[in-house]
Amino acid sequence: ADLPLPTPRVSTPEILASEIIERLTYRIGKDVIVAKPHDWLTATILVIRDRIIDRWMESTRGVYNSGAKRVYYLSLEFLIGRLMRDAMSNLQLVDAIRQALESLGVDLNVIAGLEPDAALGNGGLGRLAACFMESMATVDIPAYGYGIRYVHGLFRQQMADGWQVELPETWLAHGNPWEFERREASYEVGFGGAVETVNGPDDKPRYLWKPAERVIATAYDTPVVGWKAKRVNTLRLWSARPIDPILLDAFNAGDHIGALRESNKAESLTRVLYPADATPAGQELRLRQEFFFSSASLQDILRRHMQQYPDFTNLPDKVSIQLNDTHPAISIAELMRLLIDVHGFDFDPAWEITRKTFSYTNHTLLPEALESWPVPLIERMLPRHMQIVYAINAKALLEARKEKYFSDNEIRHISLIDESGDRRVRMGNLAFIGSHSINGVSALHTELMKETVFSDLHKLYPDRINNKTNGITPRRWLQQCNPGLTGLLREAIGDEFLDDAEKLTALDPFAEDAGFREKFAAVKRTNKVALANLVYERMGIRVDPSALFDIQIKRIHEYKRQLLNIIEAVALYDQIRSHPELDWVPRVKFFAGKAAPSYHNAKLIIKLANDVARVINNDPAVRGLLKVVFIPNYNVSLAEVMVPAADLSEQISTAGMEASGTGNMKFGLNGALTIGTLDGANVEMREHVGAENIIIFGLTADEVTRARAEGRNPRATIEGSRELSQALSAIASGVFSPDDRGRYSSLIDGIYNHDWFMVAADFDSYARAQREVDALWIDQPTWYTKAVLNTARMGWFSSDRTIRQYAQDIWRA
Ligand code: DL6
Repeated sequence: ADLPLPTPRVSTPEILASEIIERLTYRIGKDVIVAKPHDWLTATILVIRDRIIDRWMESTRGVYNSGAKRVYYLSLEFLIGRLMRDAMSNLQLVDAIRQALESLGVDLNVIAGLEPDAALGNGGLGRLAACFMESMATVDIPAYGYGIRYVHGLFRQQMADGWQVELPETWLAHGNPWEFERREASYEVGFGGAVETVNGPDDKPRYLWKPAERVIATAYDTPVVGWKAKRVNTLRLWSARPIDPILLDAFNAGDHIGALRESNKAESLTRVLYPADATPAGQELRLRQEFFFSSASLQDILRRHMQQYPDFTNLPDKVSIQLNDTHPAISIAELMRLLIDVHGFDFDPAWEITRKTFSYTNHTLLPEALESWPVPLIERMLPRHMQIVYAINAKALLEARKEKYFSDNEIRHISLIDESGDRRVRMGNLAFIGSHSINGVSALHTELMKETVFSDLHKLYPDRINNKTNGITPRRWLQQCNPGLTGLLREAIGDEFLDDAEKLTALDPFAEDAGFREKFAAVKRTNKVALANLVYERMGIRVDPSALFDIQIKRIHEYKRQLLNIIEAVALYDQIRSHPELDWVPRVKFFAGKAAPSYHNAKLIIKLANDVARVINNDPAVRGLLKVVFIPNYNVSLAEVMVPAADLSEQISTAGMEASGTGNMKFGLNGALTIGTLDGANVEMREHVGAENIIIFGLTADEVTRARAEGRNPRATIEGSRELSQALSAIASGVFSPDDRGRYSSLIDGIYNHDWFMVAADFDSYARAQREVDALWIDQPTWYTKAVLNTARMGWFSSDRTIRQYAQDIWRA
């Protein structure tokens, strides 16, 4: 610990330029005169990376020296996107690097645009993990993210005649200059085989798991730098390798394919990210991925602990492990196995340590999203873990029955084994029972968790459920994506908000300042021009930046109700054609998002958006007053262009179904007005920005529950609304799909028959709210007053605040 650290580097543009040339020459092996933009990108990243490393070593040594608690965030997804801007900005190097590159004849924006968008996640859950990593470094919490280094992240989305087509994504094609392979941090992970019982010391039985198959997990580390480089944490992603890269005997015997079978099998473990966010993949490979990364991470955590401390009795004081949803829940059984079988603990003390060490975040109440695995599959793949799950279950059920007098029905619900059909292990219950804290991600979601999916477990352990409303990092989602607005805010209220987003409230009085509002509107217009240019370049569609930009970007899902938005577009289209004499507000409705490849209705909704867009955009009767644009291949980088350009943010999920949402926060922070339901974090956004600065419509979560229970008749609702019935019949009769008139009949039938997602039930209220939006837009001073107030009052939704709450209440770090 006393050995010297490298001297931190100086970062003038001249020194940076000479270092970039040095990296280009000696690390990449290219002469300046033949270097391609990609080479400049890599050389620049290497120069930035060195500056991060200086801080990284300091941070790591600091934790060893201070004995501080470490937080481990286990997540199957980290949707980190591009890293260069983030790193430059947090190191305060943007201007110096820009100048350095300029002096070399290289445009920073051009090379920054070449960086691959690391899409190691599906949506909200994965992006939250990325924001949390940055915030943990910013608020100075020693933390490690653990996940999988997928070779192929989330698929690339292309449109073929308006249909989604999935193509492989290859973010590693040009190598990844951010990461460090750590061959020394490698662990064996086993699968299958059998458990032997032998006599241990004191004649107690000992269990020896003899896996039939083993693979090696190798670590790849990416440094994550916090704001102003206060601390640098590590994102450690695991890659699978075979123990024997090639079976030479088989090869020599002429079986060239068989010789590589084991190797292929091992490597396939970390090859692809499962592309569904709201339904468990349910496939064996997914469970293998879950166990693989859980086991490697826990072995690593225990090794690091043992390097510093004599034993594991103080593990909960020095280690907190946060489970990001149930995907890593098997970790609970794995830690028990490691403590009991490998380190000689008895069951009860091992259980005490385990429960105090783990905490679990739930991200969805959708019943179809709750993971469970068939008992025979776990018995076959993880026989020792199955025994441990049974033992944990016996303990919990005994406590419920003997100490709390639970009924048979309650016992059935809390059991780790679902006996209602084929027997399955409930991962949510395992995560709950094995954790000391279970948190929801918005106030409403947390209350619903208590009332619905976890009501019986909540009764058994009433102190465990708590709320931690999500947040977003203001570095990426304000400073980097919206430099124009950031500059304007600094002029108005100084720099304090850069360190503490809640200081944005100082902007409040500026909402009444006409001069400031004009500048705010000018920034918005510049961002809208940038989006309009992107749309023209990518799609050849021209949109008018003075129109109202109305944006819905997120995964395509029925509960998120892109369909409601499209139906409203069809109704508006009809109105514009029927009443050309009225003063319609020019509007562009933007959509972007991916559908899970196996989600039929979601893919149909994408096709419908494209069909409706084609008809509306080409109808001269509309006179450009309404345009619909579905931008393909939504990812973090596209969001960084769309969020700052939005006037109106669509957060219109069926109330009670969106756990939190985080896109809603990004838009609000960038001065968009929200049209939304009282769902997820929208409820708290209304409290913060003020009810007069957000447009709320539709049924509440309670009303949705009641409507479903009563089994209301959607047909009557539809027939009672002329606009809605006309729009639905236009879609159902093939006005937008003349090539296949019945294409949307199943989608529309769903609304007529059950309307599970309350599209018909909320339509009139939504359409009325949209006309309110139009009226507000016409009054631009009032619109921008509200827009400024949104920016001023969204600081609370910084992920720094969320992380501080986790640290204080859950991790005690
Ligand atoms: O907590 C992050 C994010 C929430 O903001 C979203 O509301 C929620 O849908 C999402 N959940 C997932 C996983 N499953 N589903 N659906 O991404 O988590």
